[in-house]
Amino acid sequence: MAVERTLTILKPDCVRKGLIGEVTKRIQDAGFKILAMKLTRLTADTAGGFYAVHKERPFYGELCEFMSSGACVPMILEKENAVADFRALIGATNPAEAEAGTIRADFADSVGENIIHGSDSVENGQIEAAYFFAESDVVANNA
Ligand code: DAT
Ligand code: MG
Repeated sequence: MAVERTLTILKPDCVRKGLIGEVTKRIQDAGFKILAMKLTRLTADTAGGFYAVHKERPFYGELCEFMSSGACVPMILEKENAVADFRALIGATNPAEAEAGTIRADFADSVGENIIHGSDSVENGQIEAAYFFAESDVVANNA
């Protein structure tokens, strides 16, 4: 299996609930290496750009508002098969449908406020990583 990178965001509900440490521990315990991370706060416009693919969806406005409602923590992660394994770790978009033991099943309140983002492909992961980080922010050899 190929070593891949994926982009995650600990969303504003994760930060508000005091779960940065707990969720990050789950990520590290699952074997993901953190190559970049920061605490930041998106504007509605920045959040809208990140989720531009959902522009026509009825929940887009709500999503931009939520994602800019407080601090969030984007990270670039690396692992073998990172994209699919990370999606499995976080669970389904709707926490009510997420498998028991996944991050969203355990911590998320609703489909709109679901604690954490994970890229859906290696290509999108690269685009999303570049949205938050410069190449010089990435510590590839951090063991
Ligand atoms: P995911 O975050 O699992 O990749 P997605 O890409 O389909 O899911 O949607 C992006 C985000 O948009 C999702 O994390 C929360 C929000 N969202 C998706 N579907 C929604 C819905 N039906 N109602 C409200 N928010 C929704
Ligand atoms: Mg998605």
